[in-house]
Amino acid sequence: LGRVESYIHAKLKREKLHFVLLDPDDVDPETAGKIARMSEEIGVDAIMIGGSTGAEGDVLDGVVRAIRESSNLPTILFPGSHGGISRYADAIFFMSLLNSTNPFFITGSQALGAFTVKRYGIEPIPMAYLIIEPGETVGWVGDAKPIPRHKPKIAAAYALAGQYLGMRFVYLEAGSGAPQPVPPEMISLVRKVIDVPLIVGGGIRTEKQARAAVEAGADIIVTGTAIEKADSLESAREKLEELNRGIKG
Ligand code: 1GP
Repeated sequence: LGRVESYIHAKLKREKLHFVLLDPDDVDPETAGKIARMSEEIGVDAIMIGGSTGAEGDVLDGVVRAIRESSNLPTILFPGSHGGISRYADAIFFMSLLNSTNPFFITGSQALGAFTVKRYGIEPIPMAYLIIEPGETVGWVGDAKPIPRHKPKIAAAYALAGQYLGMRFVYLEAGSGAPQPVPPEMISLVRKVIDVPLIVGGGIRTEKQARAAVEAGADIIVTGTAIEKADSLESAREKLEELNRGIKG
């Protein structure tokens, strides 16, 4: 295993993890750097960088570099396509949107990006990515057939298929800014069925929601909007602390 993946596994032996997602289309490099530094001080475990629209090229590179300059947390790309690769990141979730109806998001974009990942020496971390209703922007852009919220068994079947295909993480995604996070019943069934670490994100805005996801069996919680949309850095800090409490207990 690579350096970042080993770090994640070592930490998971002791605690549940909190990854903060920054979308370069929504935050400027300076703010991203400040949020990354705060995140490290508070005890967040990694910074994910990516988004469905506009998180590419110089805009992406600028944000990744600012994060690296301001914190020692691992930087993990969370790409919407092969456009979401930056040479400055430590690792990339090399992900397949398993419930897309469009092969581009299952294997096509991955093939287009593979040589770039190799050339830049970015650590690839294979991950099964599943969109749960409502799916928000990523569901629409990714041509997903979102898994119904009341059908945990479908999510579990896809998650197990992902594991059997060799993916080392499973991500249940309600979509950034979703009005409700992934239902706890779905998280717990998926957790029961798979052996690899389970990542959950989308619509987690409060300590209570973060704790409910962890108690249901999530290993890693991703939060983005709640922190990005805070009206000041001070309130972003409070929100980070609140969410971190929910996750770490
Ligand atoms: C989105 O799961 C992540 O890809 C985080 O979602 O922005 O709603 O926290 P939020």
